[in-house]
Parts: sequence; C-alpha cells; structure tokens
Amino acid sequence: MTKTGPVSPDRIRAAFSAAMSAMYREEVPAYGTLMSLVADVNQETLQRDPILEGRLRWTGELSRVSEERHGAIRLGTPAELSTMRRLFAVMGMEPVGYYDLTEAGVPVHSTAFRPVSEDALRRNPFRVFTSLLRLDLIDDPDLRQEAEGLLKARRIFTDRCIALIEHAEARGGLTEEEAAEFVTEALETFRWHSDALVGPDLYQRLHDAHRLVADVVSFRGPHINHLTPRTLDIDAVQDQMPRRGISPKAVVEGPPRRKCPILLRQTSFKALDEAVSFDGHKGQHTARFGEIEARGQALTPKGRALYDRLLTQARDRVRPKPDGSNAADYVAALQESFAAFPDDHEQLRQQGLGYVEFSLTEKAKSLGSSVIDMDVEALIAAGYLRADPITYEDFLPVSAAGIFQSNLGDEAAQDFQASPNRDRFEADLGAKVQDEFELYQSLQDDSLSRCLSTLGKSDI
Ligand code: OOG
Ligand code: NI
Repeated sequence: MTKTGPVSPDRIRAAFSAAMSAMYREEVPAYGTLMSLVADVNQETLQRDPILEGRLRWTGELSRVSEERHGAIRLGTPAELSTMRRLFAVMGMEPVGYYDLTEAGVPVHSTAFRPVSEDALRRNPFRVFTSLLRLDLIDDPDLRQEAEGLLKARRIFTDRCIALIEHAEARGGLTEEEAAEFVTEALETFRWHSDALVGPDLYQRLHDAHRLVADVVSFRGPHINHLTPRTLDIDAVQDQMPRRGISPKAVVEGPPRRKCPILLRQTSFKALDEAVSFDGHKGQHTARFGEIEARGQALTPKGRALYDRLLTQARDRVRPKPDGSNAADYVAALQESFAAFPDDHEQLRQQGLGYVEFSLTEKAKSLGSSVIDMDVEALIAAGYLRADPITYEDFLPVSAAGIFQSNLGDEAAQDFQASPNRDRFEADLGAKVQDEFELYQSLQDDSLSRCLSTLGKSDI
C-alpha cells in the first residue's frame, strides 16, 4: 500500500480504541487502576497456565488480549443510530446481533458493532454495545414529546466527522492523515459533558420516568459509559478489586467458573458520581462505571439452548439479590445447574455444543496423500489436525440486563411489556444485523476447508 492509499479499517479501529482508552483513563481514574490489575492478573494467569498460553499463542490471540476491550453507548434517535453505523463502518465494525432489553425492564434495544472476519478480529477485536432508547415505552405523552424535541435538536457528531465519513464512503477509505483526523473527530462524540442540556426540573421528570431516559436525553452526546478490558481470570480480578479500592457487584454474570470457559463472564462496579451542571444548578448523575469480562468458547445454537436452559434453571431456584446477600447461594445454584454442561474440549466439539477453529499440526506438514482415507476424528486422533475453541465475540442479554441494572441503581427496573422489535431496529439502523451463529459457523467451516485443501482433500 502506498503512503497515500487508503488506511486499513483495522488500523483505524486500533487507533480509535487506543484513543478511547486514553480518554477514558483520564476521565475515570478507576479505569486506570482496573487496567493495571487486569494486566497483572493476565500475566500471572499465563505463567501459571502454560496450556492456555500455548493455545492463545497458537491461535494468534495472545497479542490481542491485552489490547482487547469493549465499550457501550446509548443513543436517542434513529438518525443517531444510522450515522453511528456509518461511523463504525469506517473502522471495519459491523452490527451483529439484536438484543431486546425490555424484558429486563430497560427501555432499549441494542446491537454490537464489531469486526467480523478472522483477520480483523485478530488485529483488533474492539466492539461497542450500542443501544437505542425506546421512547415509545414512556407513558407520559408530554414528557415523551419534550424528550423527542431535545433529542432531535442535539448534534452528536462534529461536522468534520460527518464530512470524513462521507468522504470514506465515496472514496472507499481514508488516507493516513484523514484517518488520524477522523479518530480525533469521532472521539468527540463519546466524550463526557458535565453541562447538561436540561434544567434540574426536567432532569428530575426524565429521571422519574426511567434513569436511563435521563441518562440519554439530558446530555449533549452518548458518552461512553464503560470500557471493559478482557481478563484471563475474572475470579482473581473480582477477588483483588477491593484491595485496590474498587468494590464490584456481588455476582459475576454469565456461566459459572469452569475448566473450559464458555461464552462470556462479566462483572462491574460503580465508578463515579459525576458533578453536573443543570442549567447552572449544581447536581449529580451517575453515568459511567467499570466492567471486566472473561471470554470463552462461542457456542452453537444447540450449546446456546443448553446454556439458556441451565441459566434459567439456576435463576428460578435463586434469583441474585441486588444487595448481594444471597450471592453464595446463587453461585452454588449456578454450579449445580451447569454440572449438566460438558466441561471438556473434546466433548464440547463432539457433541456439537461449541465452535472450533481447525488447524494442521507440525506433524501434518510432512504428510502427503497418506491421510486421504482419514476423516476429521481420525485426523485429530492421529495428531494431524487440532481443534481450538473459537472465542465468543458477542454479548448475552441476561448478563447485559444485570450490568444495566447494577449501574442504573437497583430501583431502576420497571415492568415493560417484553416487546422485541427487530424490524424497527433494523429500519432505524438502516441495515440488517448479522447473525452471530452464521459468522462462527463460517469461521469453523473455512478453517476446516483450508486444512483439507492443504492436505489435498477436497471433502471429508
Ligand atoms: C450496556 C450494558 C451491556 C455488556 O457488557 O453486557 C454491556 C449499557 O449499560 O449501556 O455493556
Ligand atoms: Ni459491557
């Protein structure tokens, strides 16, 4: 690529993710503390567990782990959502999955913008959980109208940012110089503004409708509300957080601790009470929090159905209380319930529960047509083919609801009619969201075809 040719979207994404991290570290000191704790724990974990280290090295994931993070934003209007899609597209991030949070008492629906190809994920897997507020679920028609008016009038993207998005779309990319400018301009959208758009009375009315409505409608932009590093041992980080002055929520969301991690485990903590000026009146708002995550194997639809069933079973027995008083009982129920989920890599693969990436071992490289009669199982058993878990790159609705709840305040849950509306979301987004299962399936299929064609086998 020449100096003036387009910069790869992967590089823009990596630069943006680093810039976002630097900004957040400055705005939220606890994030810096968390980053150093996570770095320490990850290093210890790799030293303690050479098998894990070897696998991450083999699959090319080792170098991405310490750079890995996700963020979250909440948008107010369809126009904001569709422009955000175009902004993320410049960085090679596409909408994957539809999450309906109304069921959990939060008036939003969401998607995750993330890279989708194997290469792009390896280079930098930065993702942003992006929610759109559902004002249609707010009862008071006057308040709804006022909120709509405020949202319609605000401009969350700089003019230059929009111009650069259009430029990238028209030219198929950005030059080095434009890309640097794009990162700076795009960052502005995610910045915290302590001067609210509303006075104290309206803030209170919005807040009374729902904490989340106040968080979206009262401010100039969709401040990034958390930035989450990936840890290799979430229980160790959870344990050590209090020693560094951070108090996490009582239970880790997602599956229990296992030998073979699956999907996603997450925990969060309240980071800041922000001082806000409401039309010159001093006040407070809690917008931003901290979170850590541990990622495990992506599950097939069959594995996911089993996960959902076992999670529901555990939560029917013990529902974790917001104050943490029954945390131990919940963890015990979870562990008991998940005893029915195989905890062995071979079992997970053979039973079709988890996705894997196939690769040829060193031993296979000296082989020729002698393998022609072997099938996948035989190739694995003979040590020619290996199967490593594919990392889960997405989110979990029950966990996301738990994260929303714990940070909005425990009184925030309200009963909405569960009302998923994916068509509406996609119309507002201006695109279809991709299906996560199809993406994992094709990563798995492509890895197998590559191995087989290297071995000179067209099919198995
Ligand atoms: C998003 C909460 C969901 C996660 O990691 O599941 C989330 C939000 O609070 O805006 O980030
Ligand atoms: Ni999160």
